[in-house]
This record gives sequence, structure tokens and C-alpha cells, in this order.
Amino acid sequence: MNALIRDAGYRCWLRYEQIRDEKLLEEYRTWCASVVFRPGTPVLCSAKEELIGAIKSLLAVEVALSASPNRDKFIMVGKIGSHSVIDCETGGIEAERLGSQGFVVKTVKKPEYQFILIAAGSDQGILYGVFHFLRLLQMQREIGNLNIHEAPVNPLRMIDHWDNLDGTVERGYAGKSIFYEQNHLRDTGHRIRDYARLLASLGINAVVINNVNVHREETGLIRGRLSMVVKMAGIFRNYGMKVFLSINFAAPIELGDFATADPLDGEVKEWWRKQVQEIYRRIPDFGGFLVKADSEHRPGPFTYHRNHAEGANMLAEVLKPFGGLLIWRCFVYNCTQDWRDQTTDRAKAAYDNFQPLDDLFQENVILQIKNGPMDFQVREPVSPLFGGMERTNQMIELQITQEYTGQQRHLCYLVPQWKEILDFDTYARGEGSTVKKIVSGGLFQRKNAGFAGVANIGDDPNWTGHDLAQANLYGFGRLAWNPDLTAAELAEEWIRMSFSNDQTVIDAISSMLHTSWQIYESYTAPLGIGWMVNPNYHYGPNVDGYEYSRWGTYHRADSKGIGIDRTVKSGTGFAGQYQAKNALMYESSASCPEELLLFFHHVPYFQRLKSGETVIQHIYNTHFDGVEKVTELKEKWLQLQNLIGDERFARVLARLDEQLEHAKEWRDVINSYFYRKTGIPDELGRKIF
Ligand code: GCV
Repeated sequence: MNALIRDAGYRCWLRYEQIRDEKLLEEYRTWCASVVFRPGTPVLCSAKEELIGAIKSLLAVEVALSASPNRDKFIMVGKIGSHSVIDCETGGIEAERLGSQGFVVKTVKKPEYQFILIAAGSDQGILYGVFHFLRLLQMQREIGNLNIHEAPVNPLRMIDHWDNLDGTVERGYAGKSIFYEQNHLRDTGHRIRDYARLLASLGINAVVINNVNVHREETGLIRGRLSMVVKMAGIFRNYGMKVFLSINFAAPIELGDFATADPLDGEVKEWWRKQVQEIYRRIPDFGGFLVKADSEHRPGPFTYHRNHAEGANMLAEVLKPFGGLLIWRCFVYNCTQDWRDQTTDRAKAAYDNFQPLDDLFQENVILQIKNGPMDFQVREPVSPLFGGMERTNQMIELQITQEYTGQQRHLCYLVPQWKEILDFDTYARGEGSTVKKIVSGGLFQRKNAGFAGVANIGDDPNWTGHDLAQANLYGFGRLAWNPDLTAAELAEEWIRMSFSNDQTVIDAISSMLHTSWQIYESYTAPLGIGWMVNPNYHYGPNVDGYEYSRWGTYHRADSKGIGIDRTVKSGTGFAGQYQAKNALMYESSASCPEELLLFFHHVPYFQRLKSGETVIQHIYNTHFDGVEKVTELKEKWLQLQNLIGDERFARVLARLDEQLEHAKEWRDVINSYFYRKTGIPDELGRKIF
């Protein structure tokens, strides 16, 4: 059956559709019909299978695989140091430039033969090089004069799964877990393997396979159910990825061995040492642990009056002999705190808890810091911890799954948001101290650093529910490899590989993706206000709904004004957690970026914005505009009716219809709430329900 007609979206960006352009097809065939490759390890076998399978599918050609050149044009794949031809061609490249995971893709032209060389110093590098080459073919790029050297900017490029052993996925919007079902591994065969292929194609090198909220069943993954982890590690290993586990800090109690989990208790540490020893005996390349402690009712060192460095270091020390990492989350706040008093502020909690501990963490501890000080809202400032801890390893945590950004029912391309965050200048070491330079380890010369993204996939046939949400997984992985790639470049790559190389399709989907985040923001929570969602499941408009709003709203709207005063002068003092230049910028409502105005300031509804409109009118306008813009998104999509397959066309259209209805609901609920609260009518006389 024609794949364009029956298309579940399963192949994502590894579709390898046959190229139709005859000239290009011929040109590619002359290079690709012969491959010189001697794969001797599982990772290299994965690379070989991918390469051969993709060439066959893209070019409809049989591939001759050999150990040494026997044609005048071919592809040669191999490790630097394994073949004199490869060494000769890569001789001038300093090993440092490639690092342990980089690669070379190069067209070599000799009088007697010509070939495309894919070479690296490691198996992983070769796998990434192969995927890069296949990306070029899928994007129909010229391959006759290649000279590409790439190495990942970030050492750790990790996907965090919030999957539970019962098969549910916390904040999952694309079906059930692909890993687990009723406390067993679901399918160790094709689906997890295909997922590993998708991740490896982006350069992901680490996967946390269970939820950071570790329930009793998942606690058993370190003991009792370890064989499940062994199996998963085997699948991911073949694609160059290490497996990590989220652990329960109180596991010694939870598993019934002790009455305490005090990190300074020698027996507790010994207990952890034994578990870790056994894990490494069975999984010698195990990555390490991820810990959510003292947060949202999770146990942690505070119970024993210990700080987070004491908690993390105990675990880091037992992992260290095996080369394991201990990733400790900074999402620590007291969700039961009554914050009616004007100085208590959840936004301050992470910095208050961790900044004083700078320099106290072991070398194999990495602090995993959410991009913002709150919790993955549609708009937040950057967490002041970036740039606030120069002597501690840090990695950024981004949420690919769209908890607060439309739950994969609304289109929201998150790459532009992430780019803003990564390019934010913290000024920690003067101008140019961007977040991306901190989380790469570059700015403060840290070896352990990187990116983590909370997965947005499930067992829906298309992995992400909304077909266009695949672009977020793609964009995350590519940015983790190279944060300098632009949102536009990434969108284009993704569209070309996932949909078509037709310019009309590229232009239409690019424009939909690029506008989508701001559209979503406009009809949900403009000016940085956030949180106006239904309790617990965090979907749909409810101005006072958020569960921890029970002691006073998160937006502090009254009849006169709205927003949270986070200034040092008169508010919670959060603005003062930034380096001076940013602290000053946020302190004054005149210099505070308008999109964050209500995050930092409580302002009267009649305050004028730069556009000349009042805050209240801006709220009304954006909500009306947002709905209009969703209508335009839908119109753009309708233009593609005959240019992409019917199934994907229909699925996305259904989501856009749903989005339009929900955008109207947002508009009406928010606007009428503020009208009731303020009594101020819409200047343009529109009906506010
Ligand atoms: C895994 C938010 C989410 C929780 C999530 C938590 C976290 O609060 O709503 O579901 O828990 O963040 O990141 O730990």
C-alpha cells in the first residue's frame, strides 16, 4: 500500500522515502551502491543495518557490502586507526576536534577512485556519522564535495522518561509507556529498538528509563526487577546509549531493610554500595542515578537535617568507582507552604536551597536544573541558578512533553523557547556567559554537564500523539548536540525528512511551527503570568485553578492590578538572585521585558505597555488574536491537503480543530474572568462572555 496514503507517522524523521528525482537518484546510486564497512561490534552493526537499509529504501538499489574497495565509487565507513586509507584521509584532523563522539564525513577524490568517508574515533562517532550522512540524503543535499567534521557540544545528551511500571506515563500525552505494562517489560523487541534508533539519530547518549517520582514498584528496579533494566540497557547500548535509573532516596526503607535513609549513616551508605555493586556487575556500562529529593512529597536528606550536598555526595561516592554519575534535581520547593505572606516565593526556592552549596558537590554529581525557576510554564525567566554556581556541574532540564504547553493537543513548537533560554546571557563571567555555554561545561570548565529533556513519547502509533509534536523531540536532540543550530534550520531539517522536500510544504509547516509558541502564549497566559490551568492535570483554562494556589493565587490578581511583585525593593526579592545586570533589568517595570512583566511586577490594569495599550486591553486583545491565529494555522494546513499523505493530513487537521475550540474556551474563560474582576469593558466593544 502506498505509504503516503497509509501512514501512521511511526517512522518519524527516519522515513527513507524513495527519492523521485531521477537525476539525483542516479547520482546518489553511483556513490551509495557499494559500501566498504567491516562492523565488528554491536554499535557498528546497528550503524551498518541503518545505512544499508536506508540506502535500499531511499535509492531502490541493492547494496554491495565489502571489506575493501572494489569499485571506483563507494562509501567507506570505519574507525580511525583501523584502515590505512582512513588514516591517510583523517590524518590531519586533530583527535581533540572530534572528541570521543565526533565524526568526519568527507568526499575523497583520487585518480583511481572516489569515495565518501564516514569515520570516527569511536563506534558511537561512526553511528552518528552514518545518521548524519543519511540526513543529507534525506534532505537531498549535494554529496560530491563533503568535508564535515562534527562533535557534540554537550557531553551528556539525555532523555528522561516519566514512565511508571504500571504502564502509565506521568505527564504523558501520547498513550501508554512503550517500556512497561503491569509491572513487566512490554516489548523488548522492535518498538524500543526503533525508539533507540530515533534517539541515536539525534545523538542522544543517555536515557533515564523511569519516572523521577519513584513509586514502590519502580524502587524495585534496583533490586528484584533489575533484570528488566539489564534488558533495556542491552537495547540502548546497541545504539550508543547508557541507561540511568531514577531512584527513591528512601529506598533502604522502602525495600524494607532499614528504618532510616540518613545519608550520613554508614550502614545506609554500605547498603547503597551493595546495590550499586550488583547493578554494575550486571550492567557494566550503567550510567548512574537521577534523584528527585525533598520535592513534592518525595523523601530526601531534609528528613535527617542534612543538606542536598550531603545527600547527593553519599550516592555519588558509591557510584564513583564504577564511573557512574549522580544527577540531582534542583526542583526543590515546599509545595505545602502558605505563600500569602509576600516574601515567600516558590521561584526563589531552588536558588535558596542550592546556591549556598556551590563547591560542596562531588565531581560526579551534576545538578539538573529546570530551565525556569518555576515549572515549565509557557514563559518564565531563566533559572538564576545558571550562572549562580560556578563550582558545580550543571545540566539543563527542558520539558519536551507539553504539560503546560498544550499537551500535544495544541501545536506548540518549543525550539524557539529553548533557543531563547540557551542564548540568555547570565553575565556570570561578563558578557557572553550564555546558558548554553554553562550547560556545555565550557564556561566554567566542567567535564560533566549537558542537556536533559523530559520525553514526549508514548505507544501511540505516531509516538507523540500530535504528529507535529515530533518536531520537539527532534529539535531537542539536535540542540543537545549543537545548541547553535537555529530553530529555522531544525524545523527545515525535520520537515524535509518527515514530510517532504517540496518547498510549499516546507514553507507552510515552518511558518506554522515558528508562530505556534507565541500563539499558544497569547490565548493562554500572556505577559509571563502562567499557571491559569485546571488543577492536577494542568490542561484548560482555570484562572485560580492550579492546585498549589489554594493559599492565594499564583497571579495575585485583584480588582486593581495583576502580577507578582518579585522585586528586591518591595516584593519577594527574587529579581535579586540574578547577576547585577539582569537583576537591575528585572527590578524595574520599565526595563523588564514585557513578556515577563507580570512575572516580576504587580501592575495596575491601566498601566500602559510599549504598544500604548493598557495591560487589561492587552489581555483581552491577545486572547482574541490568539483564536484568529489558530484559525490561520488551520488555513495553512488546509493548503497542504494534496501535498502530504491523507492520514497525517487528517490527524493534524483534527488536532487543529480541537485546538481552535480550546483556544476559544481559553479566550472566553480568561477574558470574562478579568472583566468580572475589574469591570473594565473591552475598548473595541467585543462580546466578553
Ligand atoms: C514528575 C511538575 C509536574 C509533575 C512532575 C514535577 C517534576 O510539578 O506536574 O508531574 O513530577 O513537575 O518535575 O518533578
